[in-house]
Amino acid sequence: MLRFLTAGESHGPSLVAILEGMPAGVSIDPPRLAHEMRRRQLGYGRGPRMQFETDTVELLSGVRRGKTLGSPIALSIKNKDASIDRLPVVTQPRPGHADLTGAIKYDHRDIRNVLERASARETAARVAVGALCKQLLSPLGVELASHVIALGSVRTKSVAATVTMARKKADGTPLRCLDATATKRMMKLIDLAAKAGDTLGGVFEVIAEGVPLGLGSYVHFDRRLDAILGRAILSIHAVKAVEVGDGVQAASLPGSEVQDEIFYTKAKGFRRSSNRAGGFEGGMTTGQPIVVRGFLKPLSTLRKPLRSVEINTKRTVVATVERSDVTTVPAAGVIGEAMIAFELARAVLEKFGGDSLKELQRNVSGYLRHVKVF
Ligand code: EPS
Repeated sequence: MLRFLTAGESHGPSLVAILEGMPAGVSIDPPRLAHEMRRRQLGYGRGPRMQFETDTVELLSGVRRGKTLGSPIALSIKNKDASIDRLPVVTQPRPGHADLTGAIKYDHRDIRNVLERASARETAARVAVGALCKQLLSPLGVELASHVIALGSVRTKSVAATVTMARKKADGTPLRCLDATATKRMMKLIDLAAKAGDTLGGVFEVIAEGVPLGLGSYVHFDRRLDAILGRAILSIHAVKAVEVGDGVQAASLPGSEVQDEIFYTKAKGFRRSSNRAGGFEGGMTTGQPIVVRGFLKPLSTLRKPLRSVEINTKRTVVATVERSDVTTVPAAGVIGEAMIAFELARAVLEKFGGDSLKELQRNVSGYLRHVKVF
C-alpha cells in the first residue's frame, strides 16, 4: 500500500519524508520535482521566508539512475532558516492557530514547541511526495492542475477549467488565477490587508484528468474515494471546507438540474454532457475530470494581533506576532494537487497492483479494455 510520513520543524535543520509502496521503474525527473517545489513558494501575498528558501529536494534512497527501485523513497529539504534553538519562547497563543490547544494537550510551556510542527512549512515535504506520485500517474495518462477561484471577497468568473488551461493560463500569473480582472482586484485586496496587518483566505480548485472509471467503491464508507479526497484537502493548513464538483450549489437545486444525464454512442461509449458531480458517483470515479475545491480561512498570524491570554500569568494580552504571509491560497492549490496526486496514486495501486510500472500498466490496460467493451 502506498503511504508516506513527513517529519521536521519549520525552523529545524530539515524537512524529511518517506514514501513507501512506489512501484519500480517509474522515471523521476529532478527538474519536474524542482518545478513543483518552486510553484508552492510563489504567489502574491506570501511572506519573506519564501524569498530566501529554495526548497531543494535531495533524494536519499529509492531512486537510482533516474528510476524508482521499488524500495522506500526518502527525501530531505534543508531549511535555510534553521534557527529553532535561537528563537524566543512563545507564551501568547494566536487565536486560530494550533498554539493554545497544542500547548495544553502536549503540556508545553513554550508554544514554539507546538507551532514549529503545526506550521504550514510541513507542506513542502508533501509537495515533494506529490511530485513523485504525479510521475507515477503521468505514464497512466493522469494529469493534475489547480487554480485560484476566490481570494477574500473576490470571486473569479465561473469557468469549466481544464488541466491545460490551468497550466497555461493560471501558472505564472501572480495568484495562479485564470481571471486577469479578478487577479487585479485580489492583488489590491492583498495590499490593503497587508497595510492593515490582516490576512486573507480564499478558494482553490484542483482538477485531475484521465483518471480511469471505477477507483474507490460504494460498498463501504471508508472506500469512497471522494470522501478520502475530502480528508486529504481538509488536512491542508487553514482549509476549513471542501467541495466536490458543484456540491455546494447542488444542495439548493432540484435533482433534475444537478445529475449528469447518461448518453451512449457506439464510437465513444457511455458519456455525459455535464460534470456537475465533479468526477464522482457513489464514491467512485466516473472517468470524467475530478474537480475538488478547498476553502481556506485567513491565516491566523496577524501583524495587528487579536486579543489572547498569556498562558502563565493568565492576563489579557495580544497574540504573538510571527513572521508570516498575508495569504497562501495560490500555494494551497499546489499542495491540494500534491495531496490529490498521492490519494489517486494510492487508489490506482490498490485497484490495479503491480510491483513495477510495467506490471501496473499491463493491469490498467486490461481493465480499460473491459471498460471500453462493456
Ligand atoms: C511556510 C513557512 C513559514 C510561513 C508559513 C508557511 O515561514 P516562517 O514562519 O518562517 O515565516 O510563511 O507558515 C504558516 C502560514 C504558519 O501558519 O505557520 C511555508 O514554507 O509554506
